[in-house]
Amino acid sequence: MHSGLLLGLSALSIQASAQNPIIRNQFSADPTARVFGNKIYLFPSHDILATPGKGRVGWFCMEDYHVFSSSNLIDWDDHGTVVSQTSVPWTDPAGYSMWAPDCIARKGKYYFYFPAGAKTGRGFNIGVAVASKPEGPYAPEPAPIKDARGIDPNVFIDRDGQAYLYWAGGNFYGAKLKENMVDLDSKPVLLKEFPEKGLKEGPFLFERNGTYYMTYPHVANTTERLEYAMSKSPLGPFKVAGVLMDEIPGCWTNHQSVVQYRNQWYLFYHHNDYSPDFDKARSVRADYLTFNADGTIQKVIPTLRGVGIMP
Ligand code: FUB
Repeated sequence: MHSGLLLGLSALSIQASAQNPIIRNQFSADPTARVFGNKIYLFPSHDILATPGKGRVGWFCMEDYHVFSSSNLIDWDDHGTVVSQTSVPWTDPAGYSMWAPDCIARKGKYYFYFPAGAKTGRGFNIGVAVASKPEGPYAPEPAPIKDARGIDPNVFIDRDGQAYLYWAGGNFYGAKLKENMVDLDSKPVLLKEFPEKGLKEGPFLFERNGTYYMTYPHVANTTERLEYAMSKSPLGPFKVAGVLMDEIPGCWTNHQSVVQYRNQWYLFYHHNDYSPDFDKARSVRADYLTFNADGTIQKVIPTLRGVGIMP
């Protein structure tokens, strides 16, 4: 066969078999994947490029959130902007700091949690927007959640119906949420069994077979790698159990969620595939995640192949 044709065909087959990154129409990061009904929904951050007068050049620049959905993990529909810094009454409309979000369903409503800088004061608050469909429209609450100051909110509903909110602010914090899903029902607890040295953020908790897994990015060496800890209770004590994904050279951050869909577990995370020279313009990826018989998790090797449910 002609060598040029051979080259062309092999390039085509690499392209056809590569599923990562999964979002290709914009930069996307900090993915929370959730199963609602028979679809998987993705709630990522949305990186854009700062320009003079719009955000801080060379830093994260994020003004809104899009929601995506898929039923085969290959084709993703973009449902458009659901919350933006100009649509929330309390956020700084020129803050460009809409960092990692989460979303959860309760009694037919969808609660979208996001961190952002407020119009006044410093640092991050955590807000909620509520919808009756996962793809919105979402109505933002008029004020941020009282006593929850930090980034990277994560929400979890236990089998007994109790909801919990987690977030990062140097350390990890957790608190019970009231039935209304917008007010804390207990004082925030410092989750103290995590590494003291090196930045940690992005807490994401899930439960499997009575074990609570807290996953998180942590800078143990040079850049963030994904680690996890295990517990028998949602607010700990946790025991650090290992590394979920090693550092991926080229991007200082990583950020994860873990979800089971049609009897298969997946890790969603990000890398700067479409912006190799600037690691604050990231793209979401997904790879398979496997448990060992003792409940520990096998390290996930990041791939460009990714995942996909083929007929
Ligand atoms: O996307 C902005 C921040 O970078 C997130 O909140 C962190 O988890 C890190 O991914």
